[in-house]
Amino acid sequence: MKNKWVWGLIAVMLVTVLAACGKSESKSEPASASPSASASTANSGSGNKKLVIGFAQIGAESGWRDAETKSIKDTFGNDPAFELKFSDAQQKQENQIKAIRSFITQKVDAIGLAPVVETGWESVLKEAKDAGIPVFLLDRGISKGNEDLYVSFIGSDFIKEGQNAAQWMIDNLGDAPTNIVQLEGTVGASAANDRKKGFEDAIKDKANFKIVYSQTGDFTRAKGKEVMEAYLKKDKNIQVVYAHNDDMAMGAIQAIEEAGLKPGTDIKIISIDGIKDAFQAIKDGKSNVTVECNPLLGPQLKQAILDYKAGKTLDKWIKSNEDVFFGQKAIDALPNRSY
Ligand code: GZL
Repeated sequence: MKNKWVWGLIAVMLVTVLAACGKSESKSEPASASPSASASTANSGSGNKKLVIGFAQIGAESGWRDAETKSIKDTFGNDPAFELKFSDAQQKQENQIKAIRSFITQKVDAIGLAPVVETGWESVLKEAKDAGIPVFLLDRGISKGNEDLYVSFIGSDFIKEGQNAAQWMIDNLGDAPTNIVQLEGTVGASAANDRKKGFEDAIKDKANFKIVYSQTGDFTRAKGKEVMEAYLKKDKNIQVVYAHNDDMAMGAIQAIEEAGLKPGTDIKIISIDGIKDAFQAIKDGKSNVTVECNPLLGPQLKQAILDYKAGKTLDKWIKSNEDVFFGQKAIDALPNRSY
């Protein structure tokens, strides 16, 4: 009888020890955790080494940003040859820098970065370069003179987007006296700086177009509404709102309606991104034009990484193809918009 007890005890101890060993191998570490040395060569089980990609995203400030995040997660998440480590910086550069340092420690195979602002990247990108990890910029750039710190910038021509926004106004409002409120994107962001430059350069010789107020709405709906509300309390003699993204324009539309004015008629609405809500607003007569800025950059990022790993030379700027939507063209396109 005693023997049975002893054997039973040994069996229980054996099962417990084996179960404990099995658990430590299946533990998966989040991007920001301190890594194990082998993290960068995750095995796809078929013997081939996965490419481990670290992506430092800005946050979730707009519909555009959400569409870009979905594109990245879908692209890498559905490909067994890749493992994606994704971090959301909640709009803070220091969180993006921390994430990049974590990716370097984990010895990832490549780093993707959507830089929230243009400046302050030199030292952390030099650390990535010294670690032999290629960096790809997505959708926003960094200040000039740092081209050696990244392989390619994959994104739009923001100056052209600003010019396209102004061109609609020039083509449709002619030489009528026009007071403009400009809702700017995040302070210091390349998308904001260049959309401002493109728009203002395009109208600098047109005396009838006057920017009477320019203020950041930080690319968010809430802030765009807040800034517009405050301005309308001071002055309703505004003919155009130019918003650096559709989300701020949607916020401004709400503020204009609440002030008893008709957006799209009393005050023309011009914005950039091409999210579905902007197309719907044009259909509803509440907005006038949206300049497309492609957020579906996941496939281009994946291709750039594969090309780089295959030893190909990549363009320093991989441009997105984009269009301008207004009137019937915007209404016809609405059903097919994917974000
Ligand atoms: C543009 C991107 C901008 C979008 C905004 O490439 O960086 O940031 O226009 C987003 O909607 O917040």
